[in-house]
Amino acid sequence: MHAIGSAPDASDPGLAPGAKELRSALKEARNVAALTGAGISAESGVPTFRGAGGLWRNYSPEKLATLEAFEANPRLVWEWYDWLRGVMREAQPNPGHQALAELARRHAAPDGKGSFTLITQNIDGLDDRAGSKNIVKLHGDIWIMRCMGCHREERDERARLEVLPPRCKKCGALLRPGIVWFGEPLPADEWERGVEAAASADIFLVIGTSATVYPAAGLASIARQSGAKLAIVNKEPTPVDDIAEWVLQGPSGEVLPRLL
Ligand code: BV8
Ligand code: ZN
Repeated sequence: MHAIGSAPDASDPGLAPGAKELRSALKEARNVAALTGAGISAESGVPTFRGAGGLWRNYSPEKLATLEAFEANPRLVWEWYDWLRGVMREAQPNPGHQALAELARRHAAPDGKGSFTLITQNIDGLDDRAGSKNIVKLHGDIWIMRCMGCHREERDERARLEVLPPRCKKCGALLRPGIVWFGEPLPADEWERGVEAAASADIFLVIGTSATVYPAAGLASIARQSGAKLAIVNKEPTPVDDIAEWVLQGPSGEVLPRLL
């Protein structure tokens, strides 16, 4: 672990300690993967879960983001998601999302041997809008609607829905957001892709996540156990800092562009 407490870089004082070293390690690495959480979208104005402002009408998301809550009160849960969709529609990708899209472009090495996999816990779609490709969405996508009756899925990017709760125009059953609620399994194919990317990474970036939600947070240990060097980019300490090679404290919108 090099970064905690190391002196700022004299040649580039604006650089978080360790960023210079990580920047050159990223250039050398063949396979890079990044696990992102709500923190990377905070500078776009999307509230994080556990930070201030993460609560809404004195409900905590863990109480609203469950199938039980939805079945008990679909209208209330849809009021929460309709509000969140409005916030996410207004939000713009920030320099953190853009830096990851650029890192991926650089990593698609001409010899085709390099790889960059973006694995996100976020449901806001800001990485797609920043130009990132082949994103692993562990917790789904708020812009996908899924029918509770016929299970058909469709993309619906309207900022506000006219009728709450929305119903399937084919069978009339309730629509739910295409996201993973607490207590629900992650989509198997997305989880597999995440594990594969973590297990083959030379460098595994962990960005803007409190690393407290499983199994997503477990990808950091899978990467570490498979020989990856971990780099944490976060505003505050996380439970995976102690298995990391680099810990860069600061807002991801400022730290990530400095890694290019
Ligand atoms: C499952 C969609 C089983 C909904 C989400 C007890 C112990 C351990 C685990 C459990 C347990 N009890 C239950 C569990 C399992 C549970 C879990 O882990 N619970 C936690 C709370 C303890 N997990 C599940 O339920 C998962 N499913 O286990 O299924 C199963 C298996 C087979 C068959 C049946 C069942 C499902 C988890 C997915 C839940 N859905 N989201 C929605 O979004 O509304 S999770 C939710 O939390 C979001 O997706 C979010 O992404 C995720 C993690 O949060 P973070 O992204 O890390 O955000 P957070 O606010 O916590 O942190 C932000 C960080 O950024 C902070 O550190 C902050 O300092 C930093 N930051 C802020 N600003 C910035 C910044 N950093 C950099 N720059 C900045 N500017
Ligand atoms: Zn239907």
